[in-house]
Amino acid sequence: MQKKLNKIATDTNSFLKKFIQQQKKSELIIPMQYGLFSGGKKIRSKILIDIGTLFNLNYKSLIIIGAAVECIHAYSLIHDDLPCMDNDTIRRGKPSTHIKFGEATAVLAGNSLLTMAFEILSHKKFKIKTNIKNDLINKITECSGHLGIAGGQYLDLSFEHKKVSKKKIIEMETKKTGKLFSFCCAAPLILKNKNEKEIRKFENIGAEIGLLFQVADDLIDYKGSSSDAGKKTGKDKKKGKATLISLLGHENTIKYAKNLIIRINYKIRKYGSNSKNLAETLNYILDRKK
Ligand code: GRG
Repeated sequence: MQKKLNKIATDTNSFLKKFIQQQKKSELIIPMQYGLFSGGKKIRSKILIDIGTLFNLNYKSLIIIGAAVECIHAYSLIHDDLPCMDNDTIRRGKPSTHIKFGEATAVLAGNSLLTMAFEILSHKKFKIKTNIKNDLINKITECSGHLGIAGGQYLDLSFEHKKVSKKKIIEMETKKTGKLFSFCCAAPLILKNKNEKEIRKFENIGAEIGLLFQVADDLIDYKGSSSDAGKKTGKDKKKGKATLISLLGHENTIKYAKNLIIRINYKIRKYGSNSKNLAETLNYILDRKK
């Protein structure tokens, strides 16, 4: 698994480095690169490739779409760490972008990474049919805005120190984290020109994978060590964050996550041995320490 992740990370980073090199230079490039190349796992790109494998899709196209996703992910982490958001000083074992470059620069570097995702997908060198390109951009935009990660982040912040129902916590985590995973699961079907119903089915699978990912992240915060995680742990309780652990307890949350894995595997069983890459990724997501 780690070998596969490393290959995807190398291929994604080399695409992104080349893409940036071909652009005109600016002062924001250094903080943008700091947020982009500071050692993320590239798990979202792995999911894209796992789902792409189910449909025999071209690896290079999936890497380009994954590169756009990683730009949005990097932006969301830079903004998430800001004092007005989760106020974190360490990310991936290094000072957060605003600690290294200052708050205003971090905001602008994050904004520029967000827009870079759309530059990558709309670029003329990404040679796919125009209607498919348009559908991909439309979907990733929807997943990033008020109905997706930004909206989920709003809920996360507004739920602090409040008693929140399980349904609301799931809604918040599905938006904040799940929507980008939904895009990763829907994108291969969009590339294959599948119908709306099929795309929606895979978006729902992505939402469940994202929820599993966030629950695992909450478990790391609850029990994991800061040195393994590369970020401070034990923060959720201090900040009064609404998580499934705060509602169901540690053991029941682990059961909940294991049931999610069973449910997702059941939904992809019809793809036979092609689905084993995704099954492996799901176990990795729950067992990971960072
Ligand atoms: C400021 C307009 C505006 C919007 C804010 C900040 C934000 C939008 C959304 C935050 C969403 C967020 C950070 C969700 C947490 C998701 C999560 C668990 C991230 C960690 O992902 P990993 O473990 O990170 O894949 P690596 O380091 O491996 O890349």
